[in-house]
This record gives sequence, C-alpha cells and structure tokens, in this order.
Amino acid sequence: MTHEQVLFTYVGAFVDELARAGVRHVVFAPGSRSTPLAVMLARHPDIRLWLHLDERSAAFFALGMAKARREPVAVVCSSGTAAANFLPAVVEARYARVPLLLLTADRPHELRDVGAPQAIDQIHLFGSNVKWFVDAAPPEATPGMLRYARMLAARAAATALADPAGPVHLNFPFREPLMPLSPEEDAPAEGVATGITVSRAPRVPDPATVQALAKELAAARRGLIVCGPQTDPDLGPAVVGLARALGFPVLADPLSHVRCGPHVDDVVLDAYDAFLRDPALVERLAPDLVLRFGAMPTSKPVLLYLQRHPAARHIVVDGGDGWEDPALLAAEVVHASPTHLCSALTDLPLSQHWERGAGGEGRPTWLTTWQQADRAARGAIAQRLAGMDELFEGKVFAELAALLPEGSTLFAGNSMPVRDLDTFFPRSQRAIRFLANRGANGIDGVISSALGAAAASDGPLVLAIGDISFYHDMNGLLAAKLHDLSATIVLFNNDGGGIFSFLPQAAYPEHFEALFGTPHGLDFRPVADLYGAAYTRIATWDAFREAVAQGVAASGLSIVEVPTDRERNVALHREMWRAVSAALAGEVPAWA
Ligand SMILES: Cc1ncc(C[n+]2csc(CCOP(=O)(O)OP(=O)(O)O)c2C)c(N)n1
Ligand SMILES: [Mg+2]
Repeated sequence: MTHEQVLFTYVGAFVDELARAGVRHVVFAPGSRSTPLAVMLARHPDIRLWLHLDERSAAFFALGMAKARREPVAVVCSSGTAAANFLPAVVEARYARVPLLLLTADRPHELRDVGAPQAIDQIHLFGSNVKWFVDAAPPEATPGMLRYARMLAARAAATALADPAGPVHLNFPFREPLMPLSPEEDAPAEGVATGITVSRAPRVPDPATVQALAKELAAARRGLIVCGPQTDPDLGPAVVGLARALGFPVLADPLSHVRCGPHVDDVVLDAYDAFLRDPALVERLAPDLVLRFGAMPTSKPVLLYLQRHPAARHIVVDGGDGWEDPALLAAEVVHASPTHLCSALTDLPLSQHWERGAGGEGRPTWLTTWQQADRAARGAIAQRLAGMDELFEGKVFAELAALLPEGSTLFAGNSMPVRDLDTFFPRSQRAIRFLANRGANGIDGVISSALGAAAASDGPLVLAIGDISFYHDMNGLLAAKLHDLSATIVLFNNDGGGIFSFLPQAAYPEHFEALFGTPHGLDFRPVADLYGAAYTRIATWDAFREAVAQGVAASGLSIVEVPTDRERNVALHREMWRAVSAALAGEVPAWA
C-alpha cells in the first residue's frame, strides 16, 4: 500500500466506526493537517459535516448540537492554536455534562518540539477537562491497527456518553503527504467491516435502595423536591408523579425540563425565585427533607433558602457518579437514574402514610402553603407586568411565554437572561424546551451554542442574550448564513453588564462604570447586515410581539433588539420583589 492508502484506510476505519457509534454530525474548521479526517468524514454517507471558520465558535456550535440532540457530536480542527481555541467549549461540556468529541490533527512525533510550523504541545491540551485523552498511534493499515482505529472511535463515543457525559479528546498525528486519494484509489478495506458495539444502560436503582428511600420520604412531614439543570426529558413526568404521590412541592428550574410540558400540574412551582426573597416566608417554609435532582438551580434565593435550613435531610440524586452539591448540604447521595428512581418510588404505596396518618396538619397543608405562596407571587408579578408600558427585561420572558409555539426551544444567555427566564417564565403544559450554558456560566460562545441547538431542533429557536455576550460571539453568527439556519435572537441592549448593577460593586460609583458597567456604545445593526440577518430595534411591546412572531415564522436569522437601561432595570426588579412581598403578606396563611 502507498503512504496515502495507509493514511486514508486507517482514518476511514476510524470515521466509519464513529458513524456506527451514532455520531451523525461533525463540525469542521478548515486546515491542512486535518485533511485525512475532513475528507473521510465528508465522504461518509451517514455523517453530516458542518463547516465553521472560527474554532472557538465551531466547538460551541458542536456543544449546542450535542446538548440539543443528547448524543455525541464531534468537532475537527487543524494543529496549533486552532486546537487551543476549543478550550472554552470543552470546559463548558465538562461541567454541563455534554458528550463532545474533540478530534485534533497534529504533527507526527518527529516534528514535535523541534520548531516545526504550527506545532504546539497538544498532549493533554485540555487537561482534566476531558474524560479521556488519547494521542492516537500513527496510521498503519494492518488488520490489528484498523481494529485499533475502530476501538478509538467506539470507545470515545461511549466514554463521552457515559453518565456523567462529557468531552473526549483524540489527537491524530499525521505525516505528510496528506493529499486525498480518489475513492477509486482506495486500498482494499481489510478488516474494515468489523465493528464494535458498546452497550449502555441507565443506573437502575436496586430494590433495597428504593425501599430505604421510600421509608424516609414517607416519614417526612415537610418534604420538598428541587429540580435543577439536567437534560433528560423524561424526568418531568416521573418527578411530578412522585411529587403527587408524596404531597411534596417541586421547585422547577426552567433548565430542569420539568417546568413546561404536558406533565405539568399544580405541584410544579415556578415563582420561588421571587417568594423565597421574603425572609418571613423562608423561616416559615422550613423543610425536614429535600430531594434534589440535577445541578443546583440558578436561583440564588433557592440556594440561600436551602443553606438557611441545614438541619433538613438533603438527598442528592445523580444518574452518574457526579457530585452536585455546591452548598455541601448532602446527607445522602444516590447514584441512580433520577427518572428510574422516581418511577420506582411512585410504584410503592407512598401516599397512604400521609393521607391517612399525618393528622390535621399533615402534608396537604404544607403543599398548599407553597402553592399559595407561588400563586400569590406569580399573580403579583403578572399584575405588575400587565400594566407596564416601558421596556423591561423581565417582561420579555412573560411575553415569550405567550408567544412561543409548542415545540419551541428557548436558549437563554448567561448573566441576567437566564435569571429573568427563571423568574418571569411561568410553568405551562406547552412543550417548551429551555437550554443554556450553565456548566461554567460563560458569556462566550452563546450565539454558537444556540445556533448549534437550532441546527439540531425541529421547532423554532429563540435566543435571549445580553449585549456583551452577543458581542463576545459575533463570529458565531456566520453559522446561520453558512447553513441556512433559522433562529430569532432577542438582544437585550443595556449597553454593558447589567448584572453588576445588582451586585455590591454597584455601591462604589467611582469605579463602577469603568470596571463593571463597561458601556461600549456599539450599534449592532451593521452586524446584522454583515451576516444577512433581519434587524428590528423595538420601542413598544406591540412592536416586540410583532417582531418575535415574524422572526419565529420566518426562515433565516432575525435579531430583535430590546433597548433598556441598566439602572432602571434594577429599580424595576426591586419594585417587582416588593410587590411580591406585599402580596405574600396578605395571602399566605401562617403554618406551624
Ligand atoms: C467568558 C466570560 N467572561 C466574563 C464573564 C463575567 N461576566 C459575567 S456577566 C458579564 C456581563 C454580561 O453582560 P451582558 O451579556 O450584556 O448581560 P447583562 O449583564 O447586561 O444581562 C460578565 C463580563 C463571564 N461570565 N464569562
Ligand atoms: Mg448587557
């Protein structure tokens, strides 16, 4: 065999096994060293290649796709700083548990650390942020080495998916010449047809664990379920079934996939971020047991509330062997699939305990108190928003709740959008999916992640993003133009970092604008022109509704700019919380 035949046969076996392992989408940033991977991926009938020109955006685009599809998505690049640009997305994938495959091309061993061009140390480039790193063996086309190439692909995909999911890095040393062969020149495919199957099963809890937990839950009088960011769409129905059986309220972060969908009923609470700011209520709602699923919720008041009641028995359920307990409150960690655990518990006769035995002040009162607080808070917010003509960032999410059709995805940027989503988007039986980059909470790569999710979604996608986050990833907009993607971007333009006005830093005006507020004065309209997007800067709510409805219905990219003022935004939020407190004082009964 010629050098090229060896190279392309080896890479062909790897790519074919990648497809067999379920990798359907690969994002690709151009370069010479990655030619064998690029050519063999482009040739594979079951793989779709998505070109992106900027590696940082490419990796975030792949992350968004992998997040939305809940399957491994690969991203390919050349050697050198190209590979280094993957790092921010790798970090996010690590902490958000996203199965991302990093395929980097490298110089062969003899050209490392000897001053060769575009050669950097790519060994363990992403450090402890990846679940598995392999510096692949140089290509050979013996049957044994072709089986090795297949093993790499099968194992990389399986490792990325294994709970907790995360990124895997394969580094490929390729020796020149790298010119592709035409398919007719391919070497005979020796050993290429034999694939590897990796079986994967959720961690089904054993009956003894379920029984022991059922006993604890049945004994609790003031139990609470907290659902934070996680991606299993089946958790919603399972957790609501359990909450019903137990008479426990469910605090449902939008990113838990529990807040919206046909499973939703009145045990699902959505206004906790507002009513748990009320100190009297935080005291009154003392739990004796907390059952947590997913990551810690975005809401700071929820975290403070949980920390205020450390005596409650905290049980954290994790489907892998992760440890989601930033408040260090867990008394028990259950490593079992949350959905399976909820179903197994619900199958037991849990509710009999409290319905018959708990007495006059049993769980129904506890649940009702939470529900009343939730209703009062949501009512106060809705009332205040209804009469509001001025543009307020929080109101955008209440408007989107009414505007978004069934099957939509709402991607929320970090900083204020993800928080306002939590506070202002009410629960609903409509299937709306919420996504965000909450692994590492970066304001980078958000546009690319959202467009990756758009490329992987059937329904419409709306991205709600702040101006600095938008600026950070303007390069990401190119994906929409290159791949004819449809998305609507709601751009909150408060000319700077609005979140900092909520923080103690705001009390030091002499440095505040220069160090935290950071106004940039950018007009984003020409950016829309550059990337061929429709652009509307709205001034009224009617204009907002019209622009979003149009964006959602149209194909292509639409940007809807909502101009707001940072200081006024804080004042309006505080007014909202005061209105909630006033409503609570009138409506929630005292409960011993
Ligand atoms: C990559 C990265 N750099 C910096 C930060 C720190 N940071 C958090 S929020 C924020 C400002 C975000 O401003 P914008 O996107 O306009 O949202 P707003 O605060 O106005 O809602 C910054 C700089 C971060 N989270 N990630
Ligand atoms: Mg801003």
